[in-house]
Amino acid sequence: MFQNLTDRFHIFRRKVLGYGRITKSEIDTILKELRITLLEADVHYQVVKEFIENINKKALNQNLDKRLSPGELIMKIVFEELVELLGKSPRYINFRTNGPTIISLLGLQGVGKTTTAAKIAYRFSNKKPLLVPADAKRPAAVEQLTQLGKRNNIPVFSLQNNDPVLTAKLAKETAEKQGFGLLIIDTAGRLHIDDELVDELVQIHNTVKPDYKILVADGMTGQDAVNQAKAFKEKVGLDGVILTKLDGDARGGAALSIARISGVPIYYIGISENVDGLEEFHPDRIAQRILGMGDVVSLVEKVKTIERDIDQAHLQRKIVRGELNLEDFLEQLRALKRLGPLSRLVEMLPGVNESDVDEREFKKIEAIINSMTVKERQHPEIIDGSRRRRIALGSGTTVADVNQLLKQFFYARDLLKKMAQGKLPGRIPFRLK
Ligand SMILES: Nc1nc2c(ncn2[C@@H]2O[C@H](COP(=O)(O)OP(=O)(O)OP(=O)(O)O)[C@@H](O)[C@H]2O)c(=O)[nH]1
Ligand SMILES: [Mg+2]
Repeated sequence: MFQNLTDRFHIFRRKVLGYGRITKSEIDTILKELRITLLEADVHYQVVKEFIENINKKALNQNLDKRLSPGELIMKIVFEELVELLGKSPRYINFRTNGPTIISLLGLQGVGKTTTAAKIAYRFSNKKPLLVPADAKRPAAVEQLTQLGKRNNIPVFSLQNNDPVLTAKLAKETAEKQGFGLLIIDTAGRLHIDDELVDELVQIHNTVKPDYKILVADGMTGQDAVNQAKAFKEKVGLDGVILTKLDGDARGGAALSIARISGVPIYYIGISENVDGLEEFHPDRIAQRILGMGDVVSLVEKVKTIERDIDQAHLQRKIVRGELNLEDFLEQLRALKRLGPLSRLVEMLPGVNESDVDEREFKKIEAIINSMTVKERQHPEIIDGSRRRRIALGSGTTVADVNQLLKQFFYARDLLKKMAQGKLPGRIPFRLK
């Protein structure tokens, strides 16, 4: 997938990582090459422009840590921007619990709608899918879907009266009556987006009210796919895109541009003609694939470690200065919670027994802090009597609870400061209540 793009990024990466130091003029050179790489992969010019601008801005403003070479820093930024461009996080179909979830697949001729309909049904065969042929134009279309269904043991509704709208309507009724959980409507394709096609789609959608209107677009066609997404979104509305044929020599332009330009996220990608050739679209994994998997994964890990170190050092400085605030406090509590069930953690602390720390107590503390304004969390000193009453009300606790939390917090802050300054020898008894 995206072999061309991957190859070019491989060369780009080698060059970038080779830089010992990076000045503004080197960044300019790097970005020029990146620009050409993206344009040659048929990425939309507007996307390329923004992508380069963002990287430039970030590269000039970031100075993370000496442990990261300038080249690594650039690669990290490129990776993050790429993930962002591809849509950040994967999308999933949410299934209804009250009746069938309806997916309408639409798109131009030959993009892979019928194949994709079968792929989706196969993927979700545990949801009891029903395939619906809504193509009255091409006699072979119904037969194609019927064959695919037969081969994969998926029921296929039959075309009624040669009328796609009526067919969709009756299929929905049947699905409701017979307990089908997923209805996939395979609509007709045309060479162009004409009024007749739009009319038919709108009628089908008005009749069955699909949960997902998904455009199937051929990933090989690059910017044509992007334009189709824009046009279909305007004319019939879209919830998502499935890009097909990415197993071929698609250059990547459609995948990298479609979400940003049309505002419609990619749900799945087609990676073969077979019924199992449908993949979830994970922006981070795709970005890793494009940039060279192993390298990026270890780079991201490295950055995380550095960021953690920086956070820790930052916290330490705050403690020494007595500047710890309730946001830090909450963050530390959450970090503790992430470590697992509190009781188990507490067992490991010498001198503390389980009854000292109560999970409910944590919830209460969290609720109280969550009811404060940002300013209050950052400057707990300002929390006076009337603020305490408001916070208690907002968090469903009492003023006494708020008083106690603040008292504990000020006490802990003071204690930690003294400890950090080496003024208090020995172990401090730790009690939350
Ligand atoms: N390699 C590959 N081929 C695919 C993929 N998806 C679909 N195809 C092929 O593309 C061709 C067209 O697929 P169809 O599913 O018939 O397309 P369609 O959109 O239903 O076409 P019409 O109903 O005529 O508009 C078929 O030969 C499919 O096997 C894919 O992800 N990868
Ligand atoms: Mg078809």
